[in-house]
Amino acid sequence: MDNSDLKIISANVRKDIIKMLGISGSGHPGGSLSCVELLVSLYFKHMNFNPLNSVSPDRDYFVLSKGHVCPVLYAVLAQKECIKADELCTLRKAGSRLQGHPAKDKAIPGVEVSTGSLGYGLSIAVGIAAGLKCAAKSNRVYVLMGDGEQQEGSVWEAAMSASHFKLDNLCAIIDDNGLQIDGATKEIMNIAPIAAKYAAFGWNVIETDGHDLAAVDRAYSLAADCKDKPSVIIAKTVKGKGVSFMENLASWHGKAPSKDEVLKAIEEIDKSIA
Ligand SMILES: Cc1ncc(C[n+]2csc(CCOP(=O)(O)OP(=O)(O)O)c2C)c(N)n1
Ligand SMILES: [Mg+2]
Repeated sequence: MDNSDLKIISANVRKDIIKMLGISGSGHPGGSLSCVELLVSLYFKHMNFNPLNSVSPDRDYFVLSKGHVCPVLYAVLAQKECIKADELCTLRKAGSRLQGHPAKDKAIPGVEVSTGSLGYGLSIAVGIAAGLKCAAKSNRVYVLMGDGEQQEGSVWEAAMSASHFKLDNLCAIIDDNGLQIDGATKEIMNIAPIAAKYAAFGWNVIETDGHDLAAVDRAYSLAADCKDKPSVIIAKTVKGKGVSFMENLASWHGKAPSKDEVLKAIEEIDKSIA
């Protein structure tokens, strides 16, 4: 699959995110839209994930540590045909499998872990990766975190363990959109210099543009080639990417678009691939 195909899939994922949130009337658009290319490249190019056998013992694992952006995961899993398109319309409805944070007990193919409380995904991914190493298996483990999430102390305990145990089967991805729930990360609790911090914790650090599919592709390949160290991809992104009136605004962190805004956003996304 080449980058022009991935660009179209990314646009379809963005449209699904907008439609799902518009129908549900609640959810998190900003941080869902910022990591679309990161997930599309992973699921369509890099991860060993068979939608027809999502619990295969040979699969690679994906942990969505920033669980509030599950609309992007549901939309990508719909593109992989793990979730039917009409089920996406049930986001956040009572009785739906697609709750506002991913829940493992809903048996959605591809949802490996229940998340939502920030700061735990890296620890879970370290556990999975260490277990795979002990079993001498070559599966890889990917975990997506937010930039604001780096403020959680537990992230750094996990980071220390990952390098101590030489977990080169682990790849963390930071969706570095510069914003958290109510403002700029650097003003609320500065996480910089994040690359130097991970390097000091013994990680292989890869910095990339998180929307350039060729650059993201290279970053995942570099991570897979690294031996004896865990890798972190620090991806510079734009919160709300692809919808002009949402871009770079913390106010779109956790707010659903109105009917008119849904139509406007979809028109814009369609134009981006015309
Ligand atoms: C432990 C914990 N504290 C607070 C929250 C509430 N919360 C949800 S999203 C969010 C901001 C996250 O910012 P960031 O990690 O940068 O995510 P993104 O910008 O990608 O949405 C917060 C504070 C939470 N889910 N978990
Ligand atoms: Mg952020």
